Amino acid sequence: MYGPDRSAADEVEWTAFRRAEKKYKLYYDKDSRNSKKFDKPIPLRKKQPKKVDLSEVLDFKEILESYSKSSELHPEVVPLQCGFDRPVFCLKTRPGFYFIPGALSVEEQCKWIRESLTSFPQPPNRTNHNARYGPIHDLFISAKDQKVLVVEDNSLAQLDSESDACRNGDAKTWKFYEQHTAALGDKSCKSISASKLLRKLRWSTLGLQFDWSKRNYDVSLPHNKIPDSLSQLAKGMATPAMPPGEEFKPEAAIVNYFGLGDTLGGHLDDMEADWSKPIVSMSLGCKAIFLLGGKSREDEPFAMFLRSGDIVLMAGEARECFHGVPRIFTDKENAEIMPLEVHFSREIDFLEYIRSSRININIRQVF
Ligand SMILES: O=C(O)CCC(=O)C(=O)O
Repeated sequence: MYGPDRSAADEVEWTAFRRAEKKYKLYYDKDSRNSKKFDKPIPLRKKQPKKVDLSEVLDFKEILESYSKSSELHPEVVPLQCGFDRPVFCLKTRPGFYFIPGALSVEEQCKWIRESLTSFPQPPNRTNHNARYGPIHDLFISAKDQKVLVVEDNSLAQLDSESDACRNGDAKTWKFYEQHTAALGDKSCKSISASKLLRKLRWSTLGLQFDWSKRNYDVSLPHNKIPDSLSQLAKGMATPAMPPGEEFKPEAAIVNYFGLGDTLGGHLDDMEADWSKPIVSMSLGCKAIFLLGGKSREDEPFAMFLRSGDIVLMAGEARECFHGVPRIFTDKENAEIMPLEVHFSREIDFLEYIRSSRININIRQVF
């Protein structure tokens, strides 16, 4: 049997987009440890993901291969003839959507994975951890060094002017400590390991900072410009979706971090002023399923694989289409990250992270 257990009544109420999300989301087979078949529990039985039917998922890697061999194409897919230096595909019924399979070399992918973990989450860029812990510096290195983030007594923190302590909105101060320090001796002291925080890192924002509570850009928030090399890359990759002679202006980016079981629900990116400009979205790490719906959640979405190195552009009408990520694959067979594993073989911390994660960097022109 495929997919989650569900009643027919539930399904009738779901939109087409929701049905697709449910279809591809990670569910586990019911734990058979307590089944009557077994006299004793089997403690080491691993949770098994439910099988999902992937036969309808568009695979642009295969599409590119067969197109290069025999010019044969999936009936929904059209190649874009625009003189770009690599193949670009579009969908007949989703104008403004562009797929550039394997756009980034393995070296480029590794560079952006490193940046996404070490420099992009650095203040003044904000992350999902800001609200609770205030700005956090050097999360990845602290996880590597097995440090622990500990809440500080404010009166002490004020004296400790040399420390890398930081404050959140409640004037609580959190600071990284070595695992075996005096600060951790106090059992009442709240703490969390850096490695846990790294696992819980869900997003960071670059350039103009997005305020999720207001769902808007807050230009008054301190920020650095998008790094030049990322800006150059996005400008180049955006050209198939840009009007001739116009240049894309990267002003903001959201970096999404996905672990096993994480999803990004169906949504629209509608906070930018000019929807004729594309969102440039790059995939890194484990393979995912991306859903591209229509202007209504009732429209049947296309499901497609996103692999490390793929780039998607969404401009014009495609900006009005619901989209989301219901699934990432971290198992050996489906993750398809062998080239990254080879490249990171001497960088064990990146290797371990990327084996169970996906990163998406999406770059936007705001005005
Ligand atoms: O992770 C992805 O590929 C899509 C990200 C996305 O849709 C978003 O951040 O708005």
